[in-house]
Amino acid sequence: MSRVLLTGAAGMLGTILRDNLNGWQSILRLSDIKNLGKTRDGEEIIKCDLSNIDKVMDLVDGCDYIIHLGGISIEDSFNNILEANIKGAYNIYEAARKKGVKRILFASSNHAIGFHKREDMLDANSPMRPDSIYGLSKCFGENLARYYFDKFGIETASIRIGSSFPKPINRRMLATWLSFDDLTDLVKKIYQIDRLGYAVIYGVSDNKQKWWDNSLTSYIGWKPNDNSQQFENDAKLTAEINNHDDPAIRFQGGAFAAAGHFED
Ligand code: NAI
Ligand code: 15L
Repeated sequence: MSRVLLTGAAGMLGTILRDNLNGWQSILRLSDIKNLGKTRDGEEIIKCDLSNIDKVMDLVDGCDYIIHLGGISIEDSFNNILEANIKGAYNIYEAARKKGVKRILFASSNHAIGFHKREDMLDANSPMRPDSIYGLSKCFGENLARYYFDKFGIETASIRIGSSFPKPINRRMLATWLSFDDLTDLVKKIYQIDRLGYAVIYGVSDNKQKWWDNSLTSYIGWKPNDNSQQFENDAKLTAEINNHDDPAIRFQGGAFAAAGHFED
């Protein structure tokens, strides 16, 4: 019997994966700090604050694969990000080590590399260039995952998710969009592959505009099917004014790169 843990299950992507992964493995264990509603067939629900190590130990117990989405998903204060994202990720990996979990999908973000220019084609070996405290917390999570692989053999796919929404809501997302179906395929593929090792993968659909090259992790065999081009002529996207000097246009991280420092 396989038990898959999904953290951040009450969030936008968690809610999608809750539906899409129902019945995929024997049990989907859902967790969030927020309410998750009624338990459905094939589900277990455990409410948990990821910054509480004792609770996370119990949460991870008995699981085979962790899809770690839980945490703050936008810019916030250092203290809030420290608790939810940095301590939260550490607690997940430490619990995985103690409870014998061998594979994790870590929801990283394009904001770990958001200060690269849009003309730069990045791959898995490109240096991190976080554009926010939030992005820095994803760099920590990726390095944490790398450390737990090198030292303890726990395999991780760090997915630098672009923009996973029902459809692109600005011009930037024509390049960064990841459809929910492509995300779901990727989550399944990471579990199914015989040997994962440690992998950095850009979570992006097969869009016409490309900033990220996943050829270094082609051994995983994930091929996104969707393409943002179908939304290219949406009125909202064509109406946007492009000022090329604006940091939000120059850098891959968009508004996160252009924003001031959160604590100011
Ligand atoms: P979301 O904000 O909708 O969901 C995050 C969930 O984590 C929320 O339900 C929240 O209650 C939970 N959470 C926050 N702090 C917690 C804590 N201390 N303990 C337990 N749960 C906590 O975000 P979304 O869009 O669903 O993203 C999921 C993951 O993917 C996040 O880690 C985000 O950083 C990452 N990601 C998402 C992208 C997107 O385009 N949706 C892009 C890049 C990364
Ligand atoms: C992220 O990391 C955020 O979680 C999401 O809300 C979007 O802002 C996304 O990046 C993006 O860059 O579009």
